[in-house]
Amino acid sequence: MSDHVRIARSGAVLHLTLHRPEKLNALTTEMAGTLHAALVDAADDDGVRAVLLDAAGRAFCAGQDLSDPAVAPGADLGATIERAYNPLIRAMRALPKPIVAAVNGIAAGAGANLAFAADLVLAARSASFVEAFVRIGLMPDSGGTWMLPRVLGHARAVGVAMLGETFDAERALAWGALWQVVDDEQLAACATELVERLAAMPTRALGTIKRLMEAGWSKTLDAQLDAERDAQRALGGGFDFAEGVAAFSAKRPARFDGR
Ligand code: LHQ
Repeated sequence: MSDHVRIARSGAVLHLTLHRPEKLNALTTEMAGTLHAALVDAADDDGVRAVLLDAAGRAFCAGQDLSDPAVAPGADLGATIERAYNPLIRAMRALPKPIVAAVNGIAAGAGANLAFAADLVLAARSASFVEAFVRIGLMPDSGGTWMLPRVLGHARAVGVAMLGETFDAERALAWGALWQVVDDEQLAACATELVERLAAMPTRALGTIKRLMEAGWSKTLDAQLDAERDAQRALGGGFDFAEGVAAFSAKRPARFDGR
């Protein structure tokens, strides 16, 4: 368990904060492991219905800690990725609950792709992103080569990966990589409001939206229609559907409980 990740619970929200501000929250394998463990626990905890990932200080995350001997030139980088990054990104994408990332400053390398692995990404107006890998002779990892073409489109994904240029939050928003850009001083409040709103929504439906939206990328329309039928059938038997319809009929707000 890393001291550089702060974990807190507020109602149904799990709050994960990267907390190594003096190193721009550069990730150690311990930090990645702590994030992973928290997400694995959250997957099985019915009390957690949404996750907020944010960061302390002036940066969101500067990517892998380059001072770690495990990633020194000549070391087996694949081993670090296999041990730390791949499990983390897989856990984020597999979590059947929404993850909000609040990007407060620079998000570089694996730090950028960590943000893009969230479901809804909020960024402060002064935040920025850089697929910094190529600057040190590497290529995007942490799901970047899979996520970036889908999020940004092929041409932009290749551009940001090959050129390694910093792009700001407004550009990321225009390119479709973000949900919202907000004034810097509003970031924490907006992220909290959004994640609390998600935590009060029909959690199984949100988890199913996440799973099917992603599954659809590698399926035919025919197969996806079948998947939608099966998913809707499962949701139709749940409490939240009954509650949603009852609330609609009674003209009152629904009180979803995630079942
Ligand atoms: C850092 C870091 C950092 C350590 C800032 N490490 N200390 C996964 C696994 C296996 C193999 C390799 O790859 C990966 C995934 C990756 O993420 S690879 C990409 C790694 N990240 C980068 O290449 C980005 C490196 N950082 C930067 O380019 C700059 O720091 C940025 C552009 C993020 C910010 O620049 P500045 O605002 O000018 O800040 P700074 O450079 O002065 O940094 C402040 C401090 O943070 C400084 O420490 P110091 O003790 O001198 O004050 C930096 O050394 C430290 N820091 N990034 N990744």
